[in-house]
Amino acid sequence: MSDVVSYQREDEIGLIVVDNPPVNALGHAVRQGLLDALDQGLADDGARALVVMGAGRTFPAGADIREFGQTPKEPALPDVINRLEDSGKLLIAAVHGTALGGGMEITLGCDYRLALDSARMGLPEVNLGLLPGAGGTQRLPRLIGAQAALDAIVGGKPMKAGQLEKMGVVDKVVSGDLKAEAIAYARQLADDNAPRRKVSELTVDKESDTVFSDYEQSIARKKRGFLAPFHCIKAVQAATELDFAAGQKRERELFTELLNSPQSAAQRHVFFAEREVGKVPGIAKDTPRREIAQVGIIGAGTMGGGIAMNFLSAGIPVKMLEMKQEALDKGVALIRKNYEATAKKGRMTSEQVERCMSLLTSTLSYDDLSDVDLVIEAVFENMKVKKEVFGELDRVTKPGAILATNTSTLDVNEIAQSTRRPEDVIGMHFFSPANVMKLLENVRGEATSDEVIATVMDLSKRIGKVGVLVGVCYGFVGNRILHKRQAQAISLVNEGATPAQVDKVLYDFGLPMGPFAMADLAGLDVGWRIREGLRESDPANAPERNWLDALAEQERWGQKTGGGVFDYAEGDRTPRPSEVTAAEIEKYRAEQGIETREISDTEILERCLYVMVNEGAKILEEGVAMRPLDIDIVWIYGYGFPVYQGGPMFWADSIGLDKVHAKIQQFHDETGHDDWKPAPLLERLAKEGKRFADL
Ligand code: T1G
Repeated sequence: MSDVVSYQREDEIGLIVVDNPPVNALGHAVRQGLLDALDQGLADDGARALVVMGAGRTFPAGADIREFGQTPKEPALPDVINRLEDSGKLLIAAVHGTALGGGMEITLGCDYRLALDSARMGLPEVNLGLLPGAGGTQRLPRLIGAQAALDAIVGGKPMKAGQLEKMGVVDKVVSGDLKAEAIAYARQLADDNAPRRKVSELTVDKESDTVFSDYEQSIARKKRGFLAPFHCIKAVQAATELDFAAGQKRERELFTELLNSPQSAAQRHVFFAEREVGKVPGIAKDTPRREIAQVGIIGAGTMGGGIAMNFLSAGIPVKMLEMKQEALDKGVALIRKNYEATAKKGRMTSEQVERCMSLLTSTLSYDDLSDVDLVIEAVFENMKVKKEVFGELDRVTKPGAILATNTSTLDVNEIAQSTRRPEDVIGMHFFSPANVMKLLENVRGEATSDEVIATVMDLSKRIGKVGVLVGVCYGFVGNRILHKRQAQAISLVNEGATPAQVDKVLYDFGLPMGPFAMADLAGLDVGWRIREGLRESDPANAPERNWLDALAEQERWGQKTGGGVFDYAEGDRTPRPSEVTAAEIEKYRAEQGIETREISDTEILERCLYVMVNEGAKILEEGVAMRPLDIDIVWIYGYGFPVYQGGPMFWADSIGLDKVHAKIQQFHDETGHDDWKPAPLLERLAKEGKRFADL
């Protein structure tokens, strides 16, 4: 008898119940248990029909992803589902929670599907670099047609019970006690002598001859570089061209190709990594969390407003403070404008907009922040200003209030020291636009308490962010690595490459845009002002003036001024090579006496990415990031590093650290530049034949 799948009969109905917490994943024991329980049900003459359901929080949420990469063990899930479908008794799936992947595929092998109104079902395998490999690409099109099946399988998004009922996937939506409802429904079907409904015997409605090529074109840009979405299309197409058995064979071939692909390994790594980042080594699970019932935001600018929206959307009241009424009004109006734009796209109702806005109050007085549980400061990036703000916050906020700074570069320890409660001070570095970007770098100061860290890491999830805990250094994890990559990109252009060539190499690698298009988007003036500031405050260490400064001085600040490194036509964000930029680069090369050379795409990719890996290794050595996976998640969620590459550190492992190290050593020998001094950690791992993943 299996301890993860049970069989019992109630009221003449056989109940097959999967009980494999936390999500009833369909590991080997569950698959075998399902067959054993099915055999019991079929042998039970007192059972007129059989119900399959999950115990605990959900119907099975899919195959056990941890088993992938191991030797597959019989029975395979497709075979289990075929056995369910071919069984001699009426089979009903009773769904609650999230029936995903193989879980949904089990329901498709049943004759009827019943779901709680709160249940969701979906085929998210594409997000793991896979495709539904247990009949989903063959049965779903037979049930809802090719087009709808493509949307579900390539989209990979869960669907609500009501929507599924309209689509003809779910036969009955219930509320209340699922088991009782399922037994009653099964008895009713048995009393009515309801027909068996084997989905595999249906034929597919292929809406048009071009449905598959049209679909491929429709995702070409968004799914650029991905393998799985296009394999999903091929599998669904097979359902329209082959009989079920042949189609399932084709599905298996395509699934196996994906399972063995580096892309799926990378995406499965990200699946677990984005969950691991929320677990902070060294902070006990039972560390007390402080209640965050009300939040204060200092600064109603773009960042302050965007940050406020995260809390308002999560139902947390916000008090927003500015120095001048005009700035406050502008900030509140911008928040409303952003919500209304979302509502216009149908992603929010007007009631939801009003509910969010009702949670927002604004004030000109620090004293009004005396009752908030957390304050996030988002004022001008200047240490003096920030220290003044924290001095005020220290004065007015209640004991136990958490004081957070949104600084992207300044020293959180120094800010904390400007208060009497450094243990309550933390960095919460949001990425612009703060209401959109999922990454949140939570910056622990030397004095930040475990309680504050645990509270802020949980709060990150509550506001829909992927919170990564990082340490204090210039640029923390994301921007520190970014600055190294930008420096290489500039050097490559100085030495002979064009900005367009550098950008194309990184775009083709899978990044959303190249370094120079990114600089034009952020604004060349941003970096220029910081460098000019350093040239005033610390001339000895300030960076040399370069052609980017020359462009900024001409107010070529990027997209916002119609031209930066690239030119932009009116209302068109497509970057076009600029003669002005080419001239400034030529001028700079002449001034510096640089002899240009042909630079290969390989060198561009290696120099831009290996310098990131080397900096990542240094960040790990310094303890600024806790694990390589934290760096991977920062770059995937903060900068669009392609998820099918797994993040910079995972990608370096896939290249082989011996190769990466050898190249870094070569660049150091050629340039002597500190950025190329191999990080000792990288050197050690390379020498020991190890990976970052082995840390
Ligand atoms: N396999 C193994 N572990 C899983 C898992 C899975 N499918 N799903 C979740 N976990 C772990 C997760 O790592 C975490 O572990 C804990 O469960 C709670 O998860 C043949 C090939 C179900 C919506 O892609 O979307 O079926 O951190 O923190 O936020 O065609 O988990 O506690 O140690 O995410 O409430 C397809 C993936 C698989 C679903 C719940 N299925 N899971 O979200 O909790 S491939 C999926 C989710 C497949 C077939 C194919 C979510 C959830 P720990 P959690 P949650």
